[in-house]
Amino acid sequence: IASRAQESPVRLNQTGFYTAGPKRAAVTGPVASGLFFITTPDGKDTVFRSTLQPEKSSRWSKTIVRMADFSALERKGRFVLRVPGLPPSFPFEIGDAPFRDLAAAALKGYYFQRASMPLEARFAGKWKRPAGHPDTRVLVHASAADAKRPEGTVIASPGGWYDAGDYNKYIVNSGITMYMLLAAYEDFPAYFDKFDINIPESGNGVPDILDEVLYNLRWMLTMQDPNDGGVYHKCTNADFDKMVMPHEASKSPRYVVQKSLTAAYDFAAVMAMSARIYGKFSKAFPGLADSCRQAAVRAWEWTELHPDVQNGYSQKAINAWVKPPITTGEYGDRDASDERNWAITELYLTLRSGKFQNLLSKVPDDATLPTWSKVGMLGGWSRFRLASTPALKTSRVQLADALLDKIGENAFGTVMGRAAGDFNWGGNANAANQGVMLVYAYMATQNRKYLDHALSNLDYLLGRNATGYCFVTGFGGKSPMHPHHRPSIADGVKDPVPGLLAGGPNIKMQDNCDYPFKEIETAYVDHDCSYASNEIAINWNAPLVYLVNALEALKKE
Ligand code: G3I
Ligand code: 9MR
Repeated sequence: IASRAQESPVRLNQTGFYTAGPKRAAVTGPVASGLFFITTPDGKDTVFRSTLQPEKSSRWSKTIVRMADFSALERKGRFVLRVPGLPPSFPFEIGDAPFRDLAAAALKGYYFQRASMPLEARFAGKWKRPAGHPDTRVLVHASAADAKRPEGTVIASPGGWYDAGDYNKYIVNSGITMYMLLAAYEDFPAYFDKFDINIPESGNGVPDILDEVLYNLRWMLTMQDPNDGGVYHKCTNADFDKMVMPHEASKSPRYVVQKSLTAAYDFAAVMAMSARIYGKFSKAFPGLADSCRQAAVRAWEWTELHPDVQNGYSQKAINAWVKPPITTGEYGDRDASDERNWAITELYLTLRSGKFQNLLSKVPDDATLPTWSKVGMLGGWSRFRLASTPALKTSRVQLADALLDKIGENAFGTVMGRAAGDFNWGGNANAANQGVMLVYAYMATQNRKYLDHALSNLDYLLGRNATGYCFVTGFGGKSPMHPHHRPSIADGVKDPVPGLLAGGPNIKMQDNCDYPFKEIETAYVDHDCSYASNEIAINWNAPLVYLVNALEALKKE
């Protein structure tokens, strides 16, 4: 209670700011005077003073905000922001690499999600744990035409990352996740060459980011039926596990459940990308790139034979005949056209064949913010990276400018919160993905404005928001302590597994937990019951990894 009373209404990036970058804080609630000060944490040394900007009411809650701009302060060190009469802000750093630790931790978050292997103390520290879910004997729930692998066939599908707070593995959600990590590498290879996150494979001559991605890639390969190239939608329990450690999870059967069109397209896209990226590491991984290329083409060929599969996956349809019913994550998606377009793009960029060039000529430049079910823009980013045209550059800029068009209306000065719809299930990933869109606009123009606004969304995620939370576990003065993440809750360690991004405010509150605040931008609760606002997920961490590492990589230029 004491600490609650002490909590500062100053909302800012609780990690830090670039020495030469923008530095803004949001002061919420009433203030006695319009002044603010930046001091050393002990309060003895005042290094900056200025006045707060005029009051604004937030559009998505009753929060009143006055912004404090201290961008002109270019002194390295550890500071707090003080407003007379209010408790000081959390301490923050001003420096040349304020997000280096975060950049490493967010990527290391994937190591902590690894299924089927023990996490050893020398890599996992106090979050070490035994292996869970070996997945060496998994039952097939077959599709109608699967003569060679009928219902009940036993296959092995070990490894990969747990999707989120649950212990299942879903191809569709791996699709966008793998893209963001591979794209980060493909955009910034030199930066990642020297980026060590202390995983078992570190030091093997391959960038750690590619070693980590490979752990999930090898699992994805097991999800393809070698008989016809089709790809199972997910590897899962029938029901979600209880809040227990992986090795204590129920030993009831695991299933791979039905091939789906969205899974096949996402798989084809990831495999095509992997073929070109791992092709440069053929000494370390002989044959891998060829396997990926072949897997991509075979998955594509399967889609040509099954274009009639309307829905990506329908759990309702499957449960009409499957026993026991499957109740885990659906990742259902009635529109596979964006997945198809993305697959075409990656297949073309890797194979450079006439067939895919033809198909690509009909692929639109998709303007929809990426989510697990909307992946068209991923292809746009790849084309911009590997086959850029003036039109592709222009559209990066137009998309970014559209994100900025109402920036003045957002009391917190972040791009996140441009529309109420930004705050949905996993909305924090929207903030990160908007940041990535802005990074691409920067790469198209070299105009710092776009990077500064990308930073505004990192500021959002790390504390400049209406909840006052820094949403990444283990970072900042106030971050999630009780994420809906089974290992974090069940391991008996007080601190949650670090480097994981919580879903964030979600006005639909589908979990029926007790939310202390229920407005659009405050509907968040740091309780492990809250899977709709406080779960973590591989597809939410991925744009964070891209954004933070891109900022760290680009700042040197
Ligand atoms: O379909 C409507 C759309 O028409 C509308 O415009 C939009 C407005 O917010 O809502 C859309 O539906 C939402 C849907 O996500 C698509 O984004 C649903 O309300 C929302 O309930 C649904 O949430 C998904 C959730 O699973 C429940 O299915 C999340 O996106 C998805 O990230 C989440 O994924 C889960 C896995 O199933 C299991 N593993 C954990 C993972 C993270 O929570
Ligand atoms: O733990 C599950 C989480 O990973 C999912 O995102 C969420 C929505 O599908 O469901 C969670 O499981 C809950 C289930 O849906 C309902 N009963 C309580 C479960 C939480 O322990």
